[in-house]
Amino acid sequence: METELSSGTLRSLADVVGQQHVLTGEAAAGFAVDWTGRFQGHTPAVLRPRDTEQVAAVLALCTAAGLAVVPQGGNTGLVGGGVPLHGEVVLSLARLDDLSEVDTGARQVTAGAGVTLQRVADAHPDLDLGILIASRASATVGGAVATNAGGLRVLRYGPMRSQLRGVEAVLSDGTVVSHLSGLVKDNTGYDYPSLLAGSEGTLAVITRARLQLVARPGDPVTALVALGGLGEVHDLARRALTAVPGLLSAEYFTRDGLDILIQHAGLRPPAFGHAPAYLLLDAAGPGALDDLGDLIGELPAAVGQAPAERARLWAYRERHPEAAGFLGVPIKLDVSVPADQWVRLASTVAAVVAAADPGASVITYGHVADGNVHVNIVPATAADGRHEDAVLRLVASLGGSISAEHGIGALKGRWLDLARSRAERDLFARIRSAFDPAGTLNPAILPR
Ligand code: 2HG
Ligand code: ZN
Repeated sequence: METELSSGTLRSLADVVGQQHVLTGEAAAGFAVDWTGRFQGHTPAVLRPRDTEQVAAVLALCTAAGLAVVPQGGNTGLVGGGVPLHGEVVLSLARLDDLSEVDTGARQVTAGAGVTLQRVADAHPDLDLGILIASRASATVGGAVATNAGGLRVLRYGPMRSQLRGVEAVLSDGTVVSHLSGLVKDNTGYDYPSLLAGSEGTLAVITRARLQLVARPGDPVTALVALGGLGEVHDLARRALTAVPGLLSAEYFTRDGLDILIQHAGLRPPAFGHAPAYLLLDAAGPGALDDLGDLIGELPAAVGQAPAERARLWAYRERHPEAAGFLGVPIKLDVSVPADQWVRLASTVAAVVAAADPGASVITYGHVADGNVHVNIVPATAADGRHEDAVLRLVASLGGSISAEHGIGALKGRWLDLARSRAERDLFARIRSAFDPAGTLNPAILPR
């Protein structure tokens, strides 16, 4: 679907959102590319509605005109799912940034799609958002729900879907569906909020979300441990899951990524040792410091409790998504395997990429306790799918998932049959036509 945007339709759209909120030409360019530079598209117009009513009117107009629409939040996605790769209209939800007062009884808040995750996390001194991702200052609630964002505390609080107590969303014909009462127990039919979580903008446009908050973790402690290899990383992370009841995060990275950050991002080498691999453990609550201390024992490590010291340790892990970008335009894969295959995946993936492209640089890091490895590749040969093919086939052979948290997007559609059966993909298509029969929403993402 790539019908031209006529001047008449453009005028009608401007009547809805206001002329100053229709961006074209240069003003639209930043919305047509992702931050890594891997996904570059083009768009006839970016529309910036202010509220749900305007979103509904825009979608009704676009569907009537046969225009394809790509919904976009903070544009921090990594699979091209929010970028107009085929000349779609961009529907930016950034201006839907109303945040309700925190309902302290229910420990919930209702956030507009354009509210950043950081704002939700800061909304109440005693409460926090369970989702913590490095891009939290730009990533928005709508996008985080639409991609079922994971991040650094999934082992404790689950992904974005687990925080969701309701949504308001607009279907492509302009129909508004809303279920925001936030009841914890509510078995009144299909749970479409949880279906929209991870739907990557293909089913409906999320305009508001009712989010469950968590008690803000008290007395947090961060430990960074230097280890001899990935087997040790996995072993220590698994032991932390039971030995440290207050565990929030178990993250790893290796010397390869660290060296790039030291060279290009100004990070100082950790004073306690230059090791093949590192495990970052974050924990909070009574006994966390002692529990971490007992677990780490005599291993070389740094432990921080003061905010500045914790931030310094976290930077080693949180800046890893930038590392590959210093070498070139990266391919970013995020895969997961069952726990007993994790060491095999993490220790062989670079060799598997090398077999496809011997000159490629590979940086791995990620969420050990979730079985999740981020594989960042800077190709030396054409980025023609060979790198993805090598990694995703390895993962499938280990019983894993080709996308642990970033989604399928434009990047991985070709390999979806490694992860999902024909019957499942057919069901996806039927769900999709029920929500969006005209095929307005993100038509190039996921199979139709
Ligand atoms: C993270 O865990 C993010 O840091 C980004 O999921 C991973 O950039 C990446 O590949
Ligand atoms: Zn991640």
